[in-house]
Parts: sequence; structure tokens; C-alpha cells
Amino acid sequence: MSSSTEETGNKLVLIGDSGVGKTCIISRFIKGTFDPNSPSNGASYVSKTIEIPELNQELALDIWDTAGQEKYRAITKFFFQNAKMVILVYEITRRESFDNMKNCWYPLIKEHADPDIVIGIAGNKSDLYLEEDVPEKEAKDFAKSIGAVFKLTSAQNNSGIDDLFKELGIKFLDPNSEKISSDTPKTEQKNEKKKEKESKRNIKINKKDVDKKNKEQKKKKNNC
Ligand SMILES: Nc1nc2c(ncn2[C@@H]2O[C@H](COP(=O)(O)OP(=O)(O)O)[C@@H](O)[C@H]2O)c(=O)[nH]1
Ligand SMILES: [Mg+2]
Repeated sequence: MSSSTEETGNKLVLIGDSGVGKTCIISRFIKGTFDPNSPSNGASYVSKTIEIPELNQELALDIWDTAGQEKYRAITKFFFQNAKMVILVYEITRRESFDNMKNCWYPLIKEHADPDIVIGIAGNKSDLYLEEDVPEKEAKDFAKSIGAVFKLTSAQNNSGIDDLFKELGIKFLDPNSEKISSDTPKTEQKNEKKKEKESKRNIKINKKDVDKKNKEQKKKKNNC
């Protein structure tokens, strides 16, 4: 594996709440170090070519970090421009970061990124598993529902990160593996929607419940 700063590869972006460990994940992947005090990688993007022995191929990546603008929800469509892969990051000890991933960051990808973008999810800070606030199964189920690669990662302990980038690369390079994993969830999503519709029909929702739901939805939207 080699690393350079020339823009030659496929654009991969990381997104998620501030403080979840995006910059640390990139540093660990590129430099092999854990630097908890470094606010940024000092560049818009860093490049690395990875080997994918499973496909007997190499893959050049240009990895884009945010400059901290996610704190103000100020990520524009330009961040996603030409991106081929995206990693959504949350931290397993902070429920809010998972909810925001689902309700804010994933919808932003849907809105701005290429519809064929390959998505990965990193449940970071897995070294803090004793303080887990998001069950692994819940995260895996969500990943499956959107056809994303899922990995628990720790930038601190160097766990799961190389695997995540590699599996994302495999999905990007191998259209067949991508087809299998993205077709399945769509069918499941359809079934779930159907079930939801049926159960809704059977429940009499009174006005109070509707008002409460509307309020909650408004609150969620405003949080993004
Ligand atoms: N325990 C633990 N802490 C981490 C890990 N990754 C990042 N951190 C901590 O989380 C803080 C925020 O990380 P950073 O990469 O700046 O987050 P970003 O805002 O998403 O880029 C850092 O200061 C680290 O102390 C990890 O895998 N385990
Ligand atoms: Mg950062």
C-alpha cells in the first residue's frame, strides 16, 4: 500500500456528527497513527492506493474530510460532487450521533450525492464497548436496509478500519457484489412499507397522537 497527495483516485468522503472520529479514522488509515488532538488532516483530501487481493486489483482513493463545517450542518452539495464512496460515521457511545446519521446525514447523501454512490457505515469508538449506547444489531439492520457496508471501528485501537475501506472498495469495483447487497434491502424495504401500511390501517389514531407525531417530526427536521 502507498500514500500520496496527488488527485488521481476515486473520491471517498466521510460524514457524520462532529467528534465521532472522522479525522482520527482517516489519520489511522493513512498514517497508521492515533492523534486525538489533531483537529484536521491539514488537507482537503489525502490519497492512498489499497490492494484488494480478493479481486486481484488495486484501488486509488482520494479521501475527503470535512473542515469541521458539519458542526454547523453546513455541508454543501459540492462536498459530495463526483464522490464514488461515502462513509457515514457515528460513535457507539453516543445515541444522538446515530440518530443524526439516520435522520440528517443519510438524507443529505440521498439529496446531493450520485444515486449509485457506495455507502459504508462506521460505528466508531468500538474500544468503548462497555459504554455502548447503540446496539450493534440496530446499526447492522439500518446498514442492511440502505445497502451499506457496516463495520465497528476504533481509530484508537486500529480495529475494523482497513477492513471497512477494503470492503467498500470491493463493493465499488465488483458490480455483482454491489448488486446482490443493494437489491436485497430494496425488497425488504418494500415489505416493511407494506407491513407499516397494513398496521396503520388497523389502528385508529386520535388527533392527540397525530399532533404529537407532527411535533416530533418538526423537531427532528430542525435538528438537522
Ligand atoms: N476512545 C476513542 N476515542 C476516539 C476514537 N476516534 C476518535 N476518538 C476521539 O474523538 C475525538 C474526536 O475525533 P475527531 O477525529 O476529531 O472527530 P471528527 O470531528 O469526527 O473529525 C478525538 O479527540 C479522540 O479523542 C476511537 O476510536 N476511540
Ligand atoms: Mg474532523
